[in-house]
Parts: sequence; structure tokens; C-alpha cells
Amino acid sequence: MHFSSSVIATALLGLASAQKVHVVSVSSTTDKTLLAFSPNNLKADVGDMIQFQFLNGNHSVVQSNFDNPCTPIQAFVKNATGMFSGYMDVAASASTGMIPTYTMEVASNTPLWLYCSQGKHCQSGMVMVVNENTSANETRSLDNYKAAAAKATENLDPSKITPASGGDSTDGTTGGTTSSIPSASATAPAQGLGSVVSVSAWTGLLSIAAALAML
Ligand SMILES: *[C@@H]1O[C@H](CO)[C@@H](O)[C@H](O)[C@H]1NC(C)=O
Ligand SMILES: *[C@@H]1O[C@H](CO)[C@@H](O)[C@H](O)[C@H]1NC(C)=O
Ligand SMILES: *[C@@H]1O[C@H](CO)[C@@H](O)[C@H](O)[C@H]1NC(C)=O
Ligand SMILES: *[C@@H]1O[C@H](CO)[C@@H](O)[C@H](O)[C@H]1NC(C)=O
Ligand SMILES: [Cu+2]
Repeated sequence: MHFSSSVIATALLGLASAQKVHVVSVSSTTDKTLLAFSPNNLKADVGDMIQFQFLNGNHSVVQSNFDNPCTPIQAFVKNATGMFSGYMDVAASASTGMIPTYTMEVASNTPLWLYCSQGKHCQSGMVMVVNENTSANETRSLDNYKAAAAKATENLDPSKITPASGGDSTDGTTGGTTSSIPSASATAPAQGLGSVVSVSAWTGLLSIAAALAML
């Protein structure tokens, strides 16, 4: 996989201060039919990193807004960046002993609504939230997002939509970085709270992989 040096430099700079890395498992090593993010309801501070570890199948992580699950946020929110991991086919790298990962920095405390754009995975409940805040609006819960996703007529990735030309301006989401780590270093499927790895000053993405291997 090829990265521009600026992408790597940004990733390294982002890790220069002590930072938390929350690991989210995508599907499962033991059940390749599992259509889930684990955990699916994560609290993360601004500046924390979230690393999606793709354990099986061919999935993606896409950002929507609460009201329009299974559709990229930029279809509704003008100038939204809208994170998209791309499709991560785990079988393709299995023979190398590596699994794909997608790592992003949390840019705000406002809820981040995410889904998988493969097949009808979004409708099947492959959705999650970062920083759910039902005190701000009690309707905007993960349960309600999941229920709305189940009724969505389509499941779209960013290549299938036209970016909004009207409406609100963006809430600012950063893009992420794709990489791969040895499959043996994948974190055990999380129950409840997400796994958190502390990363100290001047460690890079490869060191994250090393830290994960020691868990
Ligand atoms: C993964 O899924 C995407 C979207 O459905 C598809 O375009 C791609 O070909 C799939 N990758 C493989 C290796 O099957
Ligand atoms: C949740 O929303 C409330 C009301 O808008 C706000 O005061 C609070 O700071 C929010 N919580 C977080 C963690 O952002
Ligand atoms: C709460 O969220 C729902 C669903 O997005 C929305 O329709 C409603 O207007 C929101 N309420 C407030 C007070 O913003
Ligand atoms: C959206 O982006 C365009 C091009 O970068 C810019 O000209 C415009 O001012 C932006 N609009 C808003 C509402 O931020
Ligand atoms: Cu999926």
C-alpha cells in the first residue's frame, strides 16, 4: 500500500502527544457472517484515534448523519468531508498474515453516525455511533438510528451520490488513514466498552500495531 509522505507525516504528528486509540472490530475472526462493529457505541474525546480492524469479509465504514442512515453525509450536508474507509476485503490480504485497518482522528464531540455500505449490511444493523448524546436530543439514539437504517431503501457509498449543493455547512470530520497490521495482533473482540491503547509521544502507526500485539 502506498501513502504520500504528507499523509504519514500527518499521522505521526497526530500521535506526537499522548493519545488514546480506541479499537473497533469489524465483523469477527471467529464468525465471518457477523455484520457488526464491536463496540457499536463508543465514547471518544477530541483528538483520540479510532482504529477499525477489519477481521473478516469485505466491509466499509462510512459516515452518515442521524436522519439519513445508509447514505453518505455529504449527500445532505454541504461541504461535509464524510469519512469513508473504502472496501476492505480481508481475504485478499489473509495470505500475508495481515489485516486491513482504517484509523481516524476524532474531530469533535458531536455524534458521529457510521455504517457499512456493503450489500444490505447497513439495513442489517451494521451501524455504530461515536459520542451518542441523548441529552442533546433524546431521539438521536443508536437504537433509533438502527431502526431507521433497517427501513432505508438503499445502502450507498460515496461513489453513488451527488454531494449536496444546498443545506447546512459541514461539522468538520477528518479523513482517516488505511494501513494493515499482523492478524495476530488484532485485539480480541470487545465486549461493552472499547479497548483503549495508550500511545505515548513520538510513536507511529507501526508502534500502534506493536502495542496491540502486546495486549
Ligand atoms: C468488495 O466489495 C466492493 C463493493 O461491493 C466490491 O466492489 C469489491 O469488488 C469487493 N472486493 C472483492 C475483492 O470482492
Ligand atoms: C451533550 O449535549 C449536551 C446538551 O447539548 C451538552 O451540554 C453536552 O456537553 C454534550 N455532551 C458531550 C459529551 O458533548
Ligand atoms: C431531535 O432529533 C430529531 C431527529 O433528527 C429531529 O427531527 C428533531 O428536530 C430534533 N429536535 C431538536 C429539538 O433539535
Ligand atoms: C463550500 O466549499 C466551497 C469550495 O471550497 C466554498 O467556496 C464555500 O464557501 C463553502 N461553503 C460553505 C457553506 O462552507
Ligand atoms: Cu459490512
